[in-house]
Amino acid sequence: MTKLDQLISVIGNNKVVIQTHNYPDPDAIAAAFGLQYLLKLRNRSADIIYFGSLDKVTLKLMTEELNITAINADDYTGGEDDYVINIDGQKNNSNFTDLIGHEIACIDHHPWVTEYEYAFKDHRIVGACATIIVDYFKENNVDIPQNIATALLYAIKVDTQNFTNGVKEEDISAFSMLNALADQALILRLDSNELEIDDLRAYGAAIQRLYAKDGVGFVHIPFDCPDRLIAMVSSFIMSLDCVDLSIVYAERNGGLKFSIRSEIPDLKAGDLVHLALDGIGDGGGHAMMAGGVVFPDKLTELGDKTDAVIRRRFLKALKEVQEKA
Ligand SMILES: [Mn+2]
Repeated sequence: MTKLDQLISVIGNNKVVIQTHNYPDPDAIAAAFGLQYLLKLRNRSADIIYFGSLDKVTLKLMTEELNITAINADDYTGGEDDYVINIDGQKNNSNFTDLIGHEIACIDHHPWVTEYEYAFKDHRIVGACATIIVDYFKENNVDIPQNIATALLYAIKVDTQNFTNGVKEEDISAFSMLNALADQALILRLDSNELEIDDLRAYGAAIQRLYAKDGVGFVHIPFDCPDRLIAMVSSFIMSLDCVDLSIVYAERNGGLKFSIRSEIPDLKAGDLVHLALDGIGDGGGHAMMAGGVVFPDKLTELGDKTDAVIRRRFLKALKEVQEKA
């Protein structure tokens, strides 16, 4: 029995939909799109549902050019008895709003955190959820159509940040298989349209306001930005030769939202941000990548000393974390 066979037996004859995480990224959409095709071959037509929006120009390009239909949950008319497959995320997570129906299955590659018991669960620590779906095609000897191969390949590139983040052997073998099938001209278009005009405001702020000291680069973006943009600016600052640790934060709902990047060996960026923001916010994440927040009431208390306090806290936390190691 393949994984797909198992999933089908859990679905039975029930109506089923595929739910991605909120504000889906290319990996969530591509994995859902691939799974939708495989289910279709087994006579199950499953809509792709998401909460939030597709708020990136590349996602709009991807869905239009590859004929992907994803439905906003506001327009979803399903019922309590319908079955739901969660993809690229888990029920009860903050990025997974509860959809009406029974969550019976989950296919995900993020660390497993939910207590929820799925009837079918396929959890693998790989670079992209798309990689798991490629395995479903392989296991069932199903040829991958060009538009699906293109979506899956792009997803692997984006989720692994071009094979620099969390990439596993399985991602590389999936990529090499997809590479022969995908629409390379479209991949090039997607790759070269990462930035939107509005994004330049954040980059401009970063260039003007960079404060770099002892290999640590700080940027305070003085307005709200989507998470992906704060992360992109943080990677941009990180690419400076004088920066090994990048701390970028933007205004968010009266507080601050952080993205941290590190290339300091043996430093856990997640531990660093957790310590640095202790008492005024919260944070955590991986070794090379982390996020955090400063709570609105605490930010008000900091007043015009905000940047000085943030810098002092991070530099002190860095020292402490390094001394401990
Ligand atoms: Mn993913």
